[in-house]
Amino acid sequence: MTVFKPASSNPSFQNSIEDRLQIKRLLEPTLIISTNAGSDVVKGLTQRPKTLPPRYFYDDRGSELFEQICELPEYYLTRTETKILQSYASEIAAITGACEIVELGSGSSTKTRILLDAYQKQGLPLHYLPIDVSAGMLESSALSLLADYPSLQVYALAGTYELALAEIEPKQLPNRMICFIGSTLGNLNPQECDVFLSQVKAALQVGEYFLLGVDLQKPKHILEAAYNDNQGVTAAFNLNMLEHLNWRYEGNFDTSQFAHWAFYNELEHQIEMHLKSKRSQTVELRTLKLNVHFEPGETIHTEISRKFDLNRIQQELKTKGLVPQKVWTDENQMFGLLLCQLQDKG
Ligand code: AVI
Repeated sequence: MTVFKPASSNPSFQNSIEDRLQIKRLLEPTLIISTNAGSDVVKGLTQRPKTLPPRYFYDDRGSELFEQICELPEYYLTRTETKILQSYASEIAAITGACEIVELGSGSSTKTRILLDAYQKQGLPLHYLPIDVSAGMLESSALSLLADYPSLQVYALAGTYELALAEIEPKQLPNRMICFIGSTLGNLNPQECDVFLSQVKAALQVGEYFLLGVDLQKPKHILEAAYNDNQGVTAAFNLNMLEHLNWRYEGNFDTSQFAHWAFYNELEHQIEMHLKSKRSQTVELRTLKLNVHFEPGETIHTEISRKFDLNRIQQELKTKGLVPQKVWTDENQMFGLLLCQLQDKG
């Protein structure tokens, strides 16, 4: 594990932030994705139906496209969760009191500012522990936050959620709150979700908090529009996974020969994203010594995005000892924000 201090060309700025920023790399970024050297890709592309792990969405271009998705008129999720946070952040701060804010998949930390503002207004100390696979993203967003919040301390962890939750430092404030917002929980299947919630539970002490944002079930046309936007940004995000594989594993996917396909599976309550082959074609991934044949219309399943029922998710959290203390939604019940407290470790 390596710890590094950020680079800055301004010496006075550097001194002030050096004391307030620590970034630990739990794993080199290249290893994060290639610990199994692409065996997940080989496995996914040699089974039927074909699949690819959603983590391959997030190279630099994919992360940029995801930021653009969050701004789309059809993609109501980010806007709606932001509004809920704006309305209730001061209540969250009042409930938790002095509290370290741990954020899983912090990305650009935009929504974090709403929480930091609320804690600052109540005169509470600001300790922020962002966790993300991208050390570059952690550094740039931390530097921007540190410039805007003079009393903020940042202890960033670059690594997977699993590693970071297991490695988290003993806390310096009375309480801790793990935040998992943006409905990223929906990208985990039920088994992965169960494992993830156990990891959250293991990282918390009794009395500590878990703040969860989830997208709720709603009419199909609203959901399908959110994943089939008019500007084609979601399509570009989906297709970019193939470009990422081309770069990472010396592949020759021709993205013009695949189409984005997203629909709402009402039985499973999930959006499913696929890439559909437009013709018969064979693709090579040289580094993986893999040739993959596609029939016309054959698909690769790239993502699920589960949509939750507020009562059921509360029950599930309770069975993990994570007891919802407050549940907030927007006026149209599109999105839910749950503040849970760990009540038993058993
Ligand atoms: C990151 N995650 C919550 C997004 C979602 O809505 O499931 C990823 C995404 N996929 C397509 N659009 C956005």
